[in-house]
Amino acid sequence: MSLLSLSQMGFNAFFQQQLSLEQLESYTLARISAQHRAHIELMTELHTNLKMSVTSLMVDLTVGDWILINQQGLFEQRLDRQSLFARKSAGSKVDLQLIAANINTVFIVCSLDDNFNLNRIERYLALAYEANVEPVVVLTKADCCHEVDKYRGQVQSLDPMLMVEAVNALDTSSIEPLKAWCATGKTVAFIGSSGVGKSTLVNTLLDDNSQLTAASREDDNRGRHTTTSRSLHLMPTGGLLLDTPGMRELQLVDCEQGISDTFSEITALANQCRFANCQHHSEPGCAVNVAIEEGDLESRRLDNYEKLLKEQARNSATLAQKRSKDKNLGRFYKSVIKESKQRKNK
Ligand SMILES: Nc1nc2c(ncn2[C@@H]2O[C@H](COP(=O)(O)OP(=O)(O)OP(=O)(O)O)[C@@H](O)[C@H]2O)c(=O)[nH]1
Ligand SMILES: [Mg+2]
Ligand SMILES: [Zn+2]
Repeated sequence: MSLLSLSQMGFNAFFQQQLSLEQLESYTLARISAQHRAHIELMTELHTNLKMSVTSLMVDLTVGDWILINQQGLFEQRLDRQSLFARKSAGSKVDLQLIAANINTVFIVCSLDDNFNLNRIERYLALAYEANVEPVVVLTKADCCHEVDKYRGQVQSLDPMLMVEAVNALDTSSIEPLKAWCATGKTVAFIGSSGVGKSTLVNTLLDDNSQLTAASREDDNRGRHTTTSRSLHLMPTGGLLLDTPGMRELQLVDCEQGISDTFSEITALANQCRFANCQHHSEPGCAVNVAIEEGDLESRRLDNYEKLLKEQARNSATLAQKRSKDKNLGRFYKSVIKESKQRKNK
């Protein structure tokens, strides 16, 4: 990857306004392009791949983050994020597993075959909204489907403002519309279940000559190619593709906001129900049920809304339980250690 300017790396007014002139002059801005256990890889205006050891100060960093480096070459601070995909993991220390920061657009990929599933698209939409990332639904395998418009219409009916594109992921001209979101300074990512065509789309976007491999290779001094595990790739369109395994493991946890953004018409209707705690089942004066009866709302949508809310509540509860278990176990270990120390001291 050649040297990029700050704006090519995705730096914009949102980040700039966080910095004083003095900070801009005395620190180097860097974007995290890969993360390992003991070190991170960075892009700066002067380095395509700068390695930095992780210290105790650098706890909550993730791929896509912008950081400041001081004149000693040490980590100074992380800039506030424009967006964040995180996965809540149960563990003794880290509960929030950060997956990717500062993505502008996420392509929700769904194929136009047996795999087509509105509920699943809604689930991904909830994740995108929760992360504060703009979603674009990409319907792949349009070349093998006879009812493209029908399916596209169904997706569009989820939200009239939603961006929906039907493509043949294998065909460069077919994916042309996606390039609008992949321009210089933009960072994009792909989510979707297995086999829907994410890798195919990425390869076509990165241009036929498999630029993904090219971009993830770095010339070492001897002119050899060494493969790096970089997660940020430059696309021919000028934007960056953030590709990290963590995106595949996103779960619905603590994302009530994302769900209510996804089903905004239901939450708006719910505000008009007679009872504030209406469950929209058979209560009198339920505006949600009226909308279903009048054909303004699909009952499938209400069902999935309830299902996703329950799922995220259940995941959050399990997590809380695990956390407290871990805590108790921690206390238990501590008391054992204390006792044994006391015994030794006797
Ligand atoms: N005809 C056609 N085939 C496609 C299209 N998109 C993907 N495929 C094929 O579908 C298969 C799966 O595509 P992948 O790109 O590997 O799917 P993926 O989403 O990366 O799957 P995972 O890596 O398992 O998550 C491949 O054989 C692709 O060639 C499309 O738009 N049209
Ligand atoms: Mg793949
Ligand atoms: Zn109701």
